[in-house]
Amino acid sequence: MAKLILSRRNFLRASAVGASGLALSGCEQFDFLGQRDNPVREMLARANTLTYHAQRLIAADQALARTYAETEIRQGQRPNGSTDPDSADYIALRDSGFAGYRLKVTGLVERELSFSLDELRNMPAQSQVTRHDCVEGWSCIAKWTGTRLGPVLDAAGVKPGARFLVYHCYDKMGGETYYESSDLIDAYHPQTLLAYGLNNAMLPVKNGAPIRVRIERALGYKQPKYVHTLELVESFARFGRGQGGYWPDHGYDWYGGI
Ligand SMILES: Nc1nc2c(c(=O)[nH]1)N[C@H]1C(S)=C(S)[C@@H](COP(=O)(O)O)O[C@H]1N2
Ligand SMILES: [Mo]
Repeated sequence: MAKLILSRRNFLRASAVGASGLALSGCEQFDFLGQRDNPVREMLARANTLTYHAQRLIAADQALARTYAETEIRQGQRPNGSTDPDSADYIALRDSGFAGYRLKVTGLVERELSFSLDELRNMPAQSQVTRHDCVEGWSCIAKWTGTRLGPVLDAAGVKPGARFLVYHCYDKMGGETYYESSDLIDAYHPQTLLAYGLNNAMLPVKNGAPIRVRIERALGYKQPKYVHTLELVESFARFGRGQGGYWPDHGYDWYGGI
């Protein structure tokens, strides 16, 4: 097994170096892929010859966020930011019990897809109890239930030029639409969910109904609520103010890792 991992690493190193012309100083650097601002992580995320199969191998290597027992849930998930979007299209959906909701997958994909809530709920479900950390200085342990994002992207077929996933939301903050983005390593992370359940109940409006994304190794503002579209892109420069998310546009770190 060690030999197999080494050969995968050599393969990754070869493709990353081939793509960028940068030299890596050694395989041991892959042990630090989870660290923010790590140049190897950054380069791997950007190396556009890296196949998506290889991306998933990296994701499988990546550390998991800590999980908790359900008995450690002390309170409901504290709502923060938008808690009741007031756009006409969201209100219409909400008032129909989200019957007409579709999650769209667009951008650099082989085929554009859209999923109803029932379709998402019928995909393999996963639950995890994790801690949400908001930069405002509070945390909540909560149980999230949903389906993994990775297989949804696979269904659409991610094109080789895609480097980031942009998460488009229904709500606005001070006139600017909320959005977020991640690299594909985080998108394919085994704990990254399209969540429709919270603490054994349906995800309520205040916490992002009908679908919010959980990227468990990132801060609270990287957990977009009210998501309607997943857009695969080569660059997020054309969205918002170009920094990859509503809060990054307002000065927060793009990666926002914990
Ligand atoms: N669409 C959208 N997503 C969002 C926000 C928001 O205002 N709008 N706020 C973010 C912030 S700062 C936090 S801490 C969490 C809050 O999630 P919660 O309301 O479920 O606790 O959502 C994040 N995702
Ligand atoms: Mo937050």
